[in-house]
Amino acid sequence: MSTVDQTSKIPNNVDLHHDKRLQRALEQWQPNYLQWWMEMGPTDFQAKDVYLRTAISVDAEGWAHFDWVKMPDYRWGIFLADPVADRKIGFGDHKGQPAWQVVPGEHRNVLRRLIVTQGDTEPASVEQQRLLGHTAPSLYDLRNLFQVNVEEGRHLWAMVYLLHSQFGRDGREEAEELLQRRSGNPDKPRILGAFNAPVDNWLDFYMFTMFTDRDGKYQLLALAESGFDPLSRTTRFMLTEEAHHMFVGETGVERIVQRTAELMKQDKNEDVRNQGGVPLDMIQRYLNLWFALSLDLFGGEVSSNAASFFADGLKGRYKEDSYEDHTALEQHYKMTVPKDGTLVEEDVPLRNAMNEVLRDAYVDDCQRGVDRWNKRLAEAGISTRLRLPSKRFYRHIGLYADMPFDAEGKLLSQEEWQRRKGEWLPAADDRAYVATLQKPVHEPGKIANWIARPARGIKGLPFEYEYVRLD
Ligand code: BYC
Repeated sequence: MSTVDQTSKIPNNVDLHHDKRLQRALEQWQPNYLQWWMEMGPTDFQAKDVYLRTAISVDAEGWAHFDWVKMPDYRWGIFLADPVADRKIGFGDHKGQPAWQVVPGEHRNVLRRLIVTQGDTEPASVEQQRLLGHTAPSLYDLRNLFQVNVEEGRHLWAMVYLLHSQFGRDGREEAEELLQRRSGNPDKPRILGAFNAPVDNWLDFYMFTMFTDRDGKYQLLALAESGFDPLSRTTRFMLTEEAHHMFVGETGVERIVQRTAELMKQDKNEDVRNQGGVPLDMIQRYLNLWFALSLDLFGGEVSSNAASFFADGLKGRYKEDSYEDHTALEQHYKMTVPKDGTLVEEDVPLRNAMNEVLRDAYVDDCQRGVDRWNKRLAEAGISTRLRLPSKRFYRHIGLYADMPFDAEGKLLSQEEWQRRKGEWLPAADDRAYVATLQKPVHEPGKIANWIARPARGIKGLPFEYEYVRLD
C-alpha cells in the first residue's frame, strides 16, 4: 500500500518530493488553481465550515476521511490507485505487452487530447453549479453540492498531474488552459456540449449528477482499462469518489419523485403545482433533456477515433475483462441508422462501434435508476411511470444529430418537431415554474416543500445535523 504524504503543499501518493522539477511546476500551478476556485467555485460560501470527506490515503479506511473544512482549505491532492504488478495491456493490437509507464511517443497527441477532454469537464461542472448554494433545499443537500464540487476540483488535479508529469511543456500549457476556458462562454467554451449548459436550479443539478456524472463513470471505467498505466491508476481512484456524485443525483430525483407522489395523493385532481411540488411530466422533460445531452458525451455511434483508441490500447470497454475476445477485429455491432427518411439496421465493425458499446452499458445503468424512481411511484399507488427517451431523441452528435426524433424515436417533420418539442423538453414556463421553487432552506432539520427528506444523513449522522455552519 502506497503511503500518502500529507505534510507537503500538495498531498500525494506519487513521491512528488523525489521529482523536484515536477513538484515545482505543480506548486506553480497551485495558486492559479486556487485563484480559479475563488473566482469560479461556489459563490459566497468559501469561509464557511463544511462537513466534507477528504482522501487521506487510497485504501478503504483512508479515502473517505470526514472533517470540518473551509472549501479553499480542502487538501486537493494527487492520488493514484496502487499499481498492479506486471500489468499488461488488456486489449487491442498491443494486447499482452507490458503497460506503458511513460507516455508512448506515437500516442502522445491522442492521449493528451483524451486527458484534456476528461480534465476539462471537471472545472466545467464546478462553474456550472457555482450559484446553487444560494437555493439549496436543505443543509444536507448544500453539503452534498460542496462535496461534489471539491471532488471535481480534485479530479482536475488528477488530470493536471498527468499533463505535467508526462507531457512536458505542452502539458503545462494545456493545464493553464484548463483554468482559462469557461462553461457557457461563447468565446472560450468548455470542450463538450453538456458542460456548457446552465445548471442553475436543483432539478437540473440532480439530473446532471444522475446522468452526466454517470457518463463520467463510464468514461473513467473505459480509461481505467488503458494501457497507459498512470491514466489507468488515476482514473481507478477517481471512480471511488464518483460513486457519491451519482448517489446525489439518483437519490435527489428519487426524493423529488417521492414528494411529488405524496402531494399528488393530497389533491383530489392529483395537482401538485398548486401545492408547490414538481409535476411528473415536468420531471420527465428534465430527464429527457439531461439524458440526451449526456448521450452526446459518448461521441459518434460510428467513430474512427474510437476504433483507434481501442486498437492502440488507450481506451477499452466497460469491464473489458468480461469479454472473451479482446481484439474486436471479427465482430460487428448492430445499429439503427437513418437512411433516406427511414431507419435501417446495419452491422458496424465492432472497433468503430466502441462509443456505442459504452453508451449502451450506460443506458442500462440509467434504466436501473429510473426503475428505482418508478418503484417509489408504484409504492405510492401512482400509475404514471418515468421513462428514458429513445437514444435518437434530441441528439446533437453522431448519426441522429439535429434530426427531429420524438421521445419514442419516431422521425417527425421539422414543422411537427417545432410545434411539439415542448411536450418533451423543458420550455420557458417549466423553467419559470422551477425557478419559483428555488428558495434556500438553511435551518438544520428543515427541507424545502418540493423534495422529500433523505432516508439517512451523512456518515451515520442524522438528517438534522448542521452539515454546513453558516454563522
Ligand atoms: N461535444 O469520433 P467522435 C465527466 C467531437 S464526463 C463536443 O464522434 P470520439 C464528468 C470529438 O472530440 C466524462 N464535441 O468522438 C461528469 C471529435 O473532434 P475532433 C468526460 C464532441 O473522439 C460530470 C469529433 O467530435 N470524459 O467526467 O470517439 C461532472 C468526432 O468525434 C462531442 C471523456 O469525455 C461532444 N459531446 O469521442 C464532472 C473521456 N463528442 O477530434 C465530470 C475522454 C464528440 O474531430 N474523451 N465530439 O476534433 C473521449 O473519450 C472522447 O473524446 C469522446 C468523443 C468520447 C468525448
